[in-house]
Amino acid sequence: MNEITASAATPSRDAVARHDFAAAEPRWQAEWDRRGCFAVPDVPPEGSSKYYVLEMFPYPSGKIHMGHVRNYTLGDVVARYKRARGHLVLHPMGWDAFGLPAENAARERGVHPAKWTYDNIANMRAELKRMGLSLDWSREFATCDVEYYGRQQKLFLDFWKAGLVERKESWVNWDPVDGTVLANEQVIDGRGWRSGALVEKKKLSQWFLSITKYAPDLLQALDGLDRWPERVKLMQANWIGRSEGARVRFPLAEPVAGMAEVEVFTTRPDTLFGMSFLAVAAEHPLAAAAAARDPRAAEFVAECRRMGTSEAAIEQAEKRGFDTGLRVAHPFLKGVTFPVWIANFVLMEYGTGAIFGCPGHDERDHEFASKYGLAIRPVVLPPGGDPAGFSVADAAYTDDGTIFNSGFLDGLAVPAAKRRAIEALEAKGQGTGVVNWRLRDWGVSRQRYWGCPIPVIHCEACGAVPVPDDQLPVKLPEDVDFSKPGNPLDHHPGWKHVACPSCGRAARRETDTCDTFVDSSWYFARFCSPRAAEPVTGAAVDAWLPVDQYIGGIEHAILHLLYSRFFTRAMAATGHLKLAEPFAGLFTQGMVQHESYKGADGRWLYPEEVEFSVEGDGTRSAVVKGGNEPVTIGRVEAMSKSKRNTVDPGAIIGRYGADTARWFILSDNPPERDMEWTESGVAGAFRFTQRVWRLAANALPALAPAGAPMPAAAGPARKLRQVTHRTIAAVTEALESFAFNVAVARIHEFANAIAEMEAQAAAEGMGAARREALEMLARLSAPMMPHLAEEVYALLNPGADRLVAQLPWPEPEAELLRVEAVTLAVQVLGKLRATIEVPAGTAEAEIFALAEADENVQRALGGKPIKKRIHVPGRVVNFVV
Ligand code: ANZ
Ligand code: ZN
Repeated sequence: MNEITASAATPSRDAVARHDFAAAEPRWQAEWDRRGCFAVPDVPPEGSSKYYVLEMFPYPSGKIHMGHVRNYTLGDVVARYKRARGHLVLHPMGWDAFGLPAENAARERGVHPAKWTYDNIANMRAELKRMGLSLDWSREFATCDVEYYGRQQKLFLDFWKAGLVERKESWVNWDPVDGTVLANEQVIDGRGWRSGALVEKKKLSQWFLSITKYAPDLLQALDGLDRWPERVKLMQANWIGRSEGARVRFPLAEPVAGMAEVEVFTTRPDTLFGMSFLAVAAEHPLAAAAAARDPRAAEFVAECRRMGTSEAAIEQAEKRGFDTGLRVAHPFLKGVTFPVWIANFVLMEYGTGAIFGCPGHDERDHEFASKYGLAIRPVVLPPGGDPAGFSVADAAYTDDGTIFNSGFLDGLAVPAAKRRAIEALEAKGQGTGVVNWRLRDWGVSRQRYWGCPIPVIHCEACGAVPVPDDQLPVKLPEDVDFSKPGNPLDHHPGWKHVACPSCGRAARRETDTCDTFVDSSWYFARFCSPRAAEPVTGAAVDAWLPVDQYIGGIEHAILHLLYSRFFTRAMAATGHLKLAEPFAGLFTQGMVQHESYKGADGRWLYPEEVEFSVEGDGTRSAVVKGGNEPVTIGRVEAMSKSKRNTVDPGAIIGRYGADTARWFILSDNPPERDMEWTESGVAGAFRFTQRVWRLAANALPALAPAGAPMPAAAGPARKLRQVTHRTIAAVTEALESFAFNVAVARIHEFANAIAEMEAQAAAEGMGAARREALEMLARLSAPMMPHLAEEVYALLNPGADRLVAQLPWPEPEAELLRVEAVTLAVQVLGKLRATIEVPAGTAEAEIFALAEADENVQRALGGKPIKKRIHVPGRVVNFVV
C-alpha cells in the first residue's frame, strides 16, 4: 500500500538549477490526494487525538480574492502543523451558497441562480485546489444543496417543537418597489439600496428564532472563551447588551384611547427628579392615539417612518420631536406633570418604546431639550462640585456623583440612589427593578427565492402547520420567473398551493426563505458527518466538536459568531449536540491591503495597468502602462473592487506558484494585523523559494547518506547542528503562538546560516550536519510552503516511503539547545569598557572576578575601590566606583 510512484518522488534531475513550481505543485497535490493524506473518518478511531481547524467558508462570488488566500493559508498552516504533531485533523471546506447576488445575476443577466452559483463554485474550487490546501475535499458541500438545506428544515422544525421558533408581527423596512423586506443596512438615506424607492415601515408577520431566551447564557459563557480575542468578546457583550434598571409607569393626566398610563424603561431611576419630558417612539400606541386626534401628529409619525431606521442612523440623525399635548404625572412629585412627546430617537424595539427624558444627565435628552427649549434640571453633582454653581448648559453630565435637588434621594451616591428609587417605586406600585437586554429575537424571514424554504404550510383552519417529516425536504422549484419584482416563490403558479397536512384542505406554502445567516450557523457541525441522513450524527459531532481553531474576518465578530453560539445551544436543547460553545479557539485575521492608483482624470486603475519608475533620491513615480499619462499613487488600503487595488490570486499563483503566494502572505506582518501586498514582496518570496531549492540542489553531492552518524566534537558541523535545532525550537514556538511571520523570519535566518556554512563544506561531519539542516529546512517550511518542502525532501531522500505531509513534526535535541557560553558587556559607571565570554552557568562571584580582571576594565577602574557591583544575567556587568 501507499507505494511511491517514481514521478512523484523523484523530481527531474534537469530541474536542479531551478525549482519548477508549475510542474511540482500539481504533482504533489495529486500525490497527497492519491495517498489520502488529509482524509479523516466521521468518527475518529479510539485513542486518536482530534483537532478540528476551520476557516470561515467562502461565499461563491466567482473568484477567490486575497482575503481568502490569507484566511485559508493561515488555516492550512495550523492544519499541517497539528497533523504533524500527531493529531487527527479535520479540515473541511464548503460554500455559503445562498444569497442575493445569485438572484441579482438572474435578474440582470437571465442566468439561473443555481447555475450561477454552481459555476462559481466549480471555478473557486479549482482555484483553492491550486493553493495546495490540506483539505478533506470529500466533505465538501454547499448550503444550497438540497441535502444540506433539507436537514436545516428539519432543525427548524425541531426548534419549533422545542419552543424556539415564533411567528410574530414586527416592524420591518419595506421596499415597495422590490416588494421585499430590507435589512437596516440596506436602507440608505431612507431609500432602498437597490430600487432607490422610499422605504416604508410596515408591520409584517415574520418567523423568529428565540435567541433572547439564551441572552444571559450567551453573555455569561463569554467568560469561558479564553482562546477568543478580547475585542470580539467585548463586541458580543455589547451586542447582547445587558443593562439593569427599572420599568416606571407614569399615569396620564387624562386617559387616551383606553390608555391610562405609559411605561418607560430606564437605567437611571436615580435621575427621576431631573425629568423634564416623556417621549415615545413613533410606532408606540400612544403616538398612534395622538395621531388619531391630531393631523400634525399623524404627519410627524409618517415622517419618522420614512427615516433610516438603523440604530446608527438614528444616533446620527438630528433629534426631532412633536409635543402631543398629553401630560403625565411624576411618580414622586405631587401635582407635577410633564409633556409627552413623540421623538425620533426613541426606538420601538428597545425597552418599552418610551423614555423619561433627563436632559441634565443624558446626552440625547440634552440635545433634544436644548432644541425644543425644555427644562434642564441637574440632579447629579460631580465629586467636589458646588450645588449652587453647578450647571449643565453645554453638555449632559453622565458620570457618577451625589444626588441633589431630589427630595428623599438627596445625598445618596448614584448606585445607592438607583436602589432607593426602585424601592420607592415598588412600594407605590409604580415600577419594578428589571434587567433589560439589547439583544432582539432573530427575524429569519426573507422574501427571496435563493434561500432555504421555511418548512411551514399555512391553513385557514389549522393555522401554521409544520411540513411533516415524510414531506421533507421542501425543495426550491427550478422554474422561476425573475422578470417581476417581489418574491418569485410567491408568484410561482404552482409551488405554493398544497394540501394542509393536518386537515387536507387547500392551503398555502410559506414562501419566505431563511436568512442566510441560518445556513452558516451549523455548517461546522454538518462537516463532521456531511452525508448523514440526519442533520448531524451524534458519534461524529460528539467526537469532533468543538472546532478547536476557527479562523476568519473580524467582520463576523458579532452576528455570525453569536448566531452559531445560539444554534449550538438550540441544537443541544433538541438533542442534536451535547455542547454549548462551537468554537473553542477563534482567530481573526487582518486585511490584505494594496496601494491604490488613479489616472489623470481621477479614474481608479488596476495595479497591472501602472508602470513605475524610481528617481535617484528614491521617490517613486508612475505612468499608465504603454503611455505617459501620469498616475497618482494613493494610500495603502484594504483591497476592494471599487478602488481596483486588487491583485488576482489566480494570476499570482500562475506566475510564481502557490508556495510563493502563501509564503509572502504569511511573511509580512503578524496574521492578526493588516498586511500590504506588494509586487516586490512577492518577487522576494519567489526568490526565496528558488534559494531554498538551490541550497539543497547544490549541496546534494557533498551530503552524507541518510542515517550517517552525526558529528559529536566541537567544530563547524556541530555549530550548524546547533543552529538547526535552535531553529526547530524557534519555529515550533512561533507556530504554536500564531506568530507565523516570526516562523518565516526564523527560516530565512536558517537559510542564511546554511549558506554561510557552505564554505566549510569539507569540515569534519559536515556531510551529515548539512543533510540534517537541509531536511529540516524543508520540514519546517512545510506548513507554509508544502510543495517546495516535498520537492526538497524528495531530492534529499529519493525513494523515501513517507512524504513530508506524513512525517511527524521534528523535535529539537535538548543537548544542542543548551547555551554553552554567555557574552557579557562590562561597564564601569555605565560606560562600556569590555566584553567577556564566560561558560554558561558561571557563578556570579566568579563573573565579577573575571570582569574585574579584564585589562580595559582595570584601566577604567584606575585603582579606585568598587562601591557596587551589578549583574544583569546574560547581558551586563556594571561597576560603580
Ligand atoms: C432616563 C435616563 C436618565 C436615562 C439619564 C439615561 C440617563 P442602555 O444602557 O442602552 O440600556 N432608553 C430606554 N429605552 C429607549 C428606547 N426605546 N429608545 C431610546 N432610548 C431608550 O440605555 C438605557 C437608557 O436609554 C434608558 O435610561 C433611557 O434613558 C434610554 F440621566 O432613562 B434613560
Ligand atoms: Zn388545515
